Amino acid sequence: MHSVTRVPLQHRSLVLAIALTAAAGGCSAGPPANGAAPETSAASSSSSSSTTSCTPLETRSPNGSDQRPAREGQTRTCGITSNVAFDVSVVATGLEHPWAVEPLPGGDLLVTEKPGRLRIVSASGNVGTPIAGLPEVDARGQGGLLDVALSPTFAADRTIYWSFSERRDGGNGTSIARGVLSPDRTRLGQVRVIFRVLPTYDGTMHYGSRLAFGNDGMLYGTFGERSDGSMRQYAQRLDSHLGKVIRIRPDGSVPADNPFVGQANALPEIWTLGHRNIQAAAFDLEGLLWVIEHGPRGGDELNLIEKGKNYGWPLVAYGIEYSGRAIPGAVTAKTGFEQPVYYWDPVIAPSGAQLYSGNAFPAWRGSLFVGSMVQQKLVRLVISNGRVTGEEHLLADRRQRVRDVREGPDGFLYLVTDQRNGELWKIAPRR
Ligand SMILES: [Ca+2]
Ligand SMILES: [Ca+2]
Repeated sequence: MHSVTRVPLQHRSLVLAIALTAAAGGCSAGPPANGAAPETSAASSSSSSSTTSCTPLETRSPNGSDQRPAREGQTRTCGITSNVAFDVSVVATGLEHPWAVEPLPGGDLLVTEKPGRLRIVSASGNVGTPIAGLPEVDARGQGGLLDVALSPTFAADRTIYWSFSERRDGGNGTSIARGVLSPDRTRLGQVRVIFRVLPTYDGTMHYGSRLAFGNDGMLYGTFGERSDGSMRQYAQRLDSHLGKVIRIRPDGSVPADNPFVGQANALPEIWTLGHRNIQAAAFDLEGLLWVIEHGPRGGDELNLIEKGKNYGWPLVAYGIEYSGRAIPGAVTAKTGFEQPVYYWDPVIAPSGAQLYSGNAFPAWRGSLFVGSMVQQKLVRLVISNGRVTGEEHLLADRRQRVRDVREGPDGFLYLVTDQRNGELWKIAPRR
């Protein structure tokens, strides 16, 4: 924590240079200046096989050019290289905009395709016919068949959960359904929608979503705020599920210890509020929930989720509107609102995430892997004491939009790419 290395700056003003020089004089430097993001050495906290340069990987100008992070290292942390030798094999091709991959216990993989199909791809790469029994999806825009998750007791109950944009009277909305996979794995039975995001809205953007089960046996779901200016306010409203993380029992009922149970005009499923469009959710080795959301232009965020807290959108945010204007009324920090643990400016357009816990890659244990669509790579974050201390970019040479990343029972990583002819990849130690 006490070894601070300054990164050479190309365009800093004399005033900023003086401010940085002053900050460098003490061990508890203040917030770094605009775009300069000095970095704290993370050599002691990353794995022994990593090397740390403390030069950020991002070199472009930030979009929020007059903004500064709330603390050092909150953006543009040290670039790192893990020196792990791995092979990438293409397990399957011809998947139409796959949105999620979920490894099954025996080595096969469930894959959702955005237009509304759920398939099993065998470990050897055989792409199965679509599984029957799913309700229709509204696949316009960003909608469709989205995430899929296995019941924590899947081996016994063969139950799976999925999220999708559901056609409804007056528009559509994200919903969660569950069903039981038939013994021959060709169809889902006992299909039931267990949760519907409210309100319904007639749009095609920011549905979210990811599903993840916690150690508490509860199902956590993440949802967007539907994007349009008139809808943003709902992220702050407790009478709406838009822009929220929710927590329900596997049957869809509400646990009594949710934070807003019993509060007037509050929906009891809500766990946290103030999110824009969460596309990733991953539990870590201690059972903490991390989510990653698409922010405005220059404000994609990694957040550590804590019961009942407010994560700011659209009142508190980094970045600017995609139109190029400032976000009306927004500030980057405010008392009572959670700061992101980390943010990207410019954005990476994050997708799925996986906290790596396997044995195939010991150097990666505890790392958070995040897919990037717009930057077409796999991002690895090293997290130490609740802070991101290193960032590595992998697979950039393949130039594909990474839509989801999951760890298989073999400890290998499985990814799907967001293309019309999408692919399923396996990352395994080099043979
Ligand atoms: Ca999933
Ligand atoms: Ca936020």
